[in-house]
Amino acid sequence: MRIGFIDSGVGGLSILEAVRALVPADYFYMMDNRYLPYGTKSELFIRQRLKQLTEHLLTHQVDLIVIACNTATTQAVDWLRQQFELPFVGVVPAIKPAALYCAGEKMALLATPATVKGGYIKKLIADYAGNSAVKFVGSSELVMLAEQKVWTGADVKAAVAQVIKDSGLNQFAPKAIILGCTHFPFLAEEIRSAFTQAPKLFDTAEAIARRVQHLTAALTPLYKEQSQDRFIATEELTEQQKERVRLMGFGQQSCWPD
Ligand code: DGN
Repeated sequence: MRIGFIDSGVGGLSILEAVRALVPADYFYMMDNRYLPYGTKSELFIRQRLKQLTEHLLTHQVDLIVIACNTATTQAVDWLRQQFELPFVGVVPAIKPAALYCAGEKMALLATPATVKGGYIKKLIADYAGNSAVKFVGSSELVMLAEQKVWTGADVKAAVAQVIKDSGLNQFAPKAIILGCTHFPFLAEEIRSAFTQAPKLFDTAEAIARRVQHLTAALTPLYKEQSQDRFIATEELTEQQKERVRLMGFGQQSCWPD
């Protein structure tokens, strides 16, 4: 079984970790670092780009693709399903469980600017948020801070606290925060510690893992032999990044286009 992942950066790795723990498969992680971050790109651009990345993953004979990015999911997953036959799994912010937990108290959605602006999210909030007041915060800065932390191990606590403060979230004091961007679980500790009273954080990694498990159980793999997990970047990685990728358990790395 071969499972492809797509994100513009390292965010999708937060989903991959959860899926890997549940589903034995060969993983192909496609990181579109050439166009990081997606949160500032147009819908048309994201759709065309995701189509190209999917075509490339298909040359590796993947059986299923996880669009491990909320921004790309909200803008492109339905469209991609019309263009290709293989199954796509998208990621959707965990609004429903957060609303259940909040039971009418305040909650916040922390995502990219593109995700918080999308009609799709507004609909999910209208359908599932119940009586809770919801504050939307769109931040590409947090995406870049997560990148920095994952690649260099840098201490980004103060920078994250500043973004939270500037967004007005401290004053709003939500009972829960929905992490609506796959990069943000990497900043969970920093986000919690930016509050005097830490809100509960909700992400979707485990729900996605269960969904992938369910779908793959019904698939006949295109490729039966086992291979090593592969990390594909669209912009050359530095030596330090390549070393990190090896430590993450990817036996193969490549750059596309070469
Ligand atoms: N990880 C992406 C998301 O979940 O929206 C954001 C990355 C980006 O390109 N902005």
